[in-house]
Amino acid sequence: MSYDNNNIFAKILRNEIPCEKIYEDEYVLSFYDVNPQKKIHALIIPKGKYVNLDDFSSKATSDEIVGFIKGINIVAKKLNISSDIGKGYRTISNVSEHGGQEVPHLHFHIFGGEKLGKIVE
Ligand code: DGP
Repeated sequence: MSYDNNNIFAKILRNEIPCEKIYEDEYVLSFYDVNPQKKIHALIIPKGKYVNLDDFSSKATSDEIVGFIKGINIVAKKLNISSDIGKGYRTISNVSEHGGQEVPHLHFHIFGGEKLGKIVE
């Protein structure tokens, strides 16, 4: 599984392409999806070069994995949709061809701000 340094999220991480940033720390960057599918549609990506969830799970350090999972909660809190201060959300990650992944840098979608429908069609 080779990483394409020219994928769009790699360019966003290098500040070559702008994004509407929500949160950033040493492990993650979160920004709004350019093509929102729900009232709130955020993305969160690891800073490291991982193609998808399988690549990340098998190669990332424990610190990177913890930092990424904690990042989801931090972003949800910032968006006021976490289960403690808001009404919840859905996070999904599309993996490879059958998952419908378009951008080959691991990302989780974070949907919220409204009642969500079926998980899959
Ligand atoms: P996926 O199908 O899971 O790979 O979703 C990729 C998402 O990335 C899709 O919802 C649209 C979003 N996206 C693609 N290009 C850009 C971009 O340049 N900026 C932002 N903010 N989002 C993008």
